[in-house]
Amino acid sequence: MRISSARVIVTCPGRNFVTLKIETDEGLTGVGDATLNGRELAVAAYLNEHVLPALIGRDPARIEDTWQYLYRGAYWRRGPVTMSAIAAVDTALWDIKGKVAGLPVYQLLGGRSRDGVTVYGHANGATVPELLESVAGFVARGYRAVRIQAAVPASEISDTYGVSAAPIYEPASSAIPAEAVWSTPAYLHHIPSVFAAVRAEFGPALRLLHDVHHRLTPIEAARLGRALEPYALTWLEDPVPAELQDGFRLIRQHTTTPIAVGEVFNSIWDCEQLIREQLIDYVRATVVHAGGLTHLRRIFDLAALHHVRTGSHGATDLSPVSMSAALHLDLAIPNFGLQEYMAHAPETDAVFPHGYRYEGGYLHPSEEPGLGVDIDEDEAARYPYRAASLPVARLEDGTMHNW
Ligand code: GCO
Ligand code: MG
Repeated sequence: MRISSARVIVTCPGRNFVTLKIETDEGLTGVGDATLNGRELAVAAYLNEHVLPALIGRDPARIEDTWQYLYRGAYWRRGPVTMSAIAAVDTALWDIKGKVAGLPVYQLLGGRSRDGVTVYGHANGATVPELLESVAGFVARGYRAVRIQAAVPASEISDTYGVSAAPIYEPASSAIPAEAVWSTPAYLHHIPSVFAAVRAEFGPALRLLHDVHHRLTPIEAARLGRALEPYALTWLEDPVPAELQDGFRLIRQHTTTPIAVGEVFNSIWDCEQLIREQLIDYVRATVVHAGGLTHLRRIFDLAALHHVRTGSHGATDLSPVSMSAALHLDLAIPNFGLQEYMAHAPETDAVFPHGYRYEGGYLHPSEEPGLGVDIDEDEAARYPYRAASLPVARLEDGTMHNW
């Protein structure tokens, strides 16, 4: 069997997605997600200009060899654009391999290690009562784990990360980034009282998470982690930017609140020290941004050796193709932790027909051969690309900060 054609489909059914579709000379097809929020066209060009010409005629069964060919062959290793492009090819080839075998991909990865994939949802509120209502909605729908984000009621903060009244989560907006103002002292003062209110209302069993979205320094993160210890979080996410892996030692020295990191990682080298030194508890790398199932499995196997579990990113800017692929891996690996899950817009679901389903706190991947997801290209053609960037954050004095 040979790869006979491959094309990149850019569509905006509510938000932008970049999808690779590979076809073989025997009529089988595979899909891969290549969406990089706010930088979509860079990955589309990388695929179109530099990857697709070399794919035609290759044996689609050689997944590892193709991965190595694209990684080593570029000479310029790593980086989110390169690794998202490689991920799309890798994911599409796993999809094809499943179809050839007549098996869902999780069977090729070793079969089920659990009955379903535990997911967490996003609760948020402009006020604490609004937040409690949002949490109650998730509990009523059977969720066992909920991420908690609440607006900071301080004049110094113009827009709190993760708090929005929109039914579908979407941080990217205008082509030129929107600007928000941030105050660390106001945030640190407010958040412990939010968790006190949530625990008082929902008791000890509900698993609670919080995303700091890279806003703190290690010592500030250590202080927050310690202040949140009474509320027994499942994880505190992205407390600091993770370029400096050593920085996490300082957090670890001061708090037992578990730490989750990794949605912006694209290689095992981004977290090798974090994992080896057991500086984190959950690694949140994803199929699309970390080189596909082949590379993500490598990261997760390293994590398993060091008591680190997984918590893959699953925001709405990852397409249903990514979610399908993630679920097959989540089901198979021994050290799965949690999977992030947010509903996509109905237009997105229509463009990407998929067989995974939510039931009582769990997601279940499709039992169809392959990944169990496709792209409807006629439907996709109805939604042309719209430029949209992620926001930026500044401190009160105008200094650029981390969004
Ligand atoms: C999360 C993430 C996202 C990111 C978004 C950026 O934990 O879900 O922080 O919400 O902000 O994916 O594109
Ligand atoms: Mg996050």
